[in-house]
Amino acid sequence: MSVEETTRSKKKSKLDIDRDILLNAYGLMCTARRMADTYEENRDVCSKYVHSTSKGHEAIQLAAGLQLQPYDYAALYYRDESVLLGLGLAPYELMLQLMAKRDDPFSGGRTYYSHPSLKREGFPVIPHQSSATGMQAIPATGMAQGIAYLESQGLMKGEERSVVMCSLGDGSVTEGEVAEAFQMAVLRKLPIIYLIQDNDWGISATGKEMRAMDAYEYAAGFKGMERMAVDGADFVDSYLGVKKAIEYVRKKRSPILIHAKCPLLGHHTSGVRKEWYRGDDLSHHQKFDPLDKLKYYLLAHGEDESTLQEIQQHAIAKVADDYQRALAAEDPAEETFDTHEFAPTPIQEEQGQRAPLGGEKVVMVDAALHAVDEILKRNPEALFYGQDVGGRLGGVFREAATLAQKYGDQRVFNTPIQEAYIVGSTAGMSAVGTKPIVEIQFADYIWPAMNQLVEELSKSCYLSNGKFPIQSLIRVPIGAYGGGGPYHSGSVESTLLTIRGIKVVYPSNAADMKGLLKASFYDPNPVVLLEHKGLYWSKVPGTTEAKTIEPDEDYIIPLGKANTVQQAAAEKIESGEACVVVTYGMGVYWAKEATKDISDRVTIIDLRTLNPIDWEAIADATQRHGRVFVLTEEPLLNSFAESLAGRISKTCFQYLDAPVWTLGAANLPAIPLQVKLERMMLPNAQKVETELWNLLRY
Ligand SMILES: Cc1ncc(C[n+]2csc(CCOP(=O)(O)OP(=O)(O)O)c2C)c(N)n1
Repeated sequence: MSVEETTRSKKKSKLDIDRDILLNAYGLMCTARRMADTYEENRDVCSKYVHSTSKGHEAIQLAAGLQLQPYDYAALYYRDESVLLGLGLAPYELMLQLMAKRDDPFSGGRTYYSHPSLKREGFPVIPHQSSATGMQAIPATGMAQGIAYLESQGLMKGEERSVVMCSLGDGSVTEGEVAEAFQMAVLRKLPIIYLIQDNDWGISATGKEMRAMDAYEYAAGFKGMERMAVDGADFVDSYLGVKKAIEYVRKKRSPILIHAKCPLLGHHTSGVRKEWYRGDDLSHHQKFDPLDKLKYYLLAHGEDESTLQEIQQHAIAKVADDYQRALAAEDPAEETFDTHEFAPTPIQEEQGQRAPLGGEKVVMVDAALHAVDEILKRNPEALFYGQDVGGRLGGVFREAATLAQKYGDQRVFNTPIQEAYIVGSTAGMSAVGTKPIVEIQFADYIWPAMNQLVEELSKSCYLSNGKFPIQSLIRVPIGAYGGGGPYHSGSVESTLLTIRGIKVVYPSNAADMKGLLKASFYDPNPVVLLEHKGLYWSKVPGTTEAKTIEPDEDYIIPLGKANTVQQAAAEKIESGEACVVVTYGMGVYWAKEATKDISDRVTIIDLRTLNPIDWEAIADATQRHGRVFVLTEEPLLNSFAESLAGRISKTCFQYLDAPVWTLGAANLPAIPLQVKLERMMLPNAQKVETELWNLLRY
């Protein structure tokens, strides 16, 4: 051994971390810094699309990125560029996203810089990330819950004990949904690390303005949450802290929060520039530059200036080269703009027996219960959770009765009253390979979940370029049933139907419920299943036909296929005396009752699925009948029904003998409690009959 080598090995022994790791981190830090500077120097090109960089956050981010394993999972945020470098993504790949190029490995040019979605051999899985601050906390916790579930059932592939890392800015931690995620993590002891990067800024709001406590103090309120504070500007402290945290979670299968203080040295984003609002604070933050810190550390521990310079030069050259390559890379082909709204579903044909010989009649709520039962029996990755669906009650409609007893509390369980969590967690559950069925207790309470449904679930398949469709079946009891009042009777389908990227299913009888619930479960996309409470037990007068023979276990109906429940006579259609009612849910029964004396003149189409809609069936019936009546339980103004009527008018104008008729509830904000008032507000068979005659006589 030469004298020089002996000296170096002595110095190396004083290092807190292996020298190779430190030098690698230094190189990546130089890379990140040079990337940020390059984006600034080439603002015209690089700020065409808004982006944030990790400038100031590199140490804690690299500490995380360098230590996650391929069998781990991550949910990152828009500033986590250096986590991605640490994981092994090339600057070139990140720049492809910056410039929205075709080969952007995350989204094919569909979403912003540093919004990863990654499913690649040798890397942790990173599902699609929205830009909504804090919102990844729930899907991330859902991943941890999915892992815990798979472990509890012995279904986890491989021996490794995966952990989830959820990275958040300090400003996002005060958001309500983050509290829902923390609550579940401690309640169910989930293997997750919440990494909070605290630069003391939101956009222009400071920590002082936004919170009475920092994330470390806040976490103390979540009993069972282990806490750790690290200097996020110091690579060594960050690396050792993250190492400990990962070890803790791997072993204990319980959550930990790391609070990492770090400076913000760049702009908030390319669009919100530091010179507009930072003032003196910038020079204060500059003192904590992680790159300087690591450099001093390395020099103080015997590293040569020339070695560090060489590493830096290498990083500079790499970034320059990657930048030129990214600039020259292809844009996405324009004609691909509409691919991947949904992943293809395997369910294309109606199968099984709808009414087996000797079969018994079943009410709609039990058809759903039996369908879930059969699904749980066949699919060990399937689980069912929501408010009060657990063993003690089995659902407020007894729609889950006996399931927890049969399949255990790990598979069928109560959640806290956290609608955002219930829905948003399915994104994470799906990413780790479980198949969640969840329930929102009443449609009137779906609103807290809308954010997750829109931001995380609906956009994931499209924005990840098809990599992360979300398998999620969301059951939602809906509709008025006589005296349920303003918060237990509402209809919400129009709002749901404005969300692209989710399917909406609305069965009107037991057999359809069973077949459609199965198809919804096997669909690889998010499906909201609307279940009318008035049809659950056929208790509402006129709905006895919602009770049907129970289909067999194999029965399944593809989504997007309407059902003709009543067919007008051919001669009435021929002579122009007939019309078609297009409806769903309770509307089917109002239409039947209203037309019992003129059934030869009225065809009734039950849509069964509202998105995808069976447009072919509607257009065909319009063409044949020339008169169309769209019927809904919702207030009509600006509803799905009105929109459908508009589409029929536009597309089938030449076949129409009358305006497309519509009927729905009165245009009021809520269904009043008193049944007489409710009756005034909602459609019913008489109202339908009156309006139908207006159409038939037009
Ligand atoms: C739900 C939501 N509200 C508002 C915004 C706009 N916005 C983007 S970043 C940001 C500040 C976030 O601060 P912090 O979480 O501390 O992260 P930092 O940028 O400081 O790293 C805001 C308000 C958003 N993206 N999402």
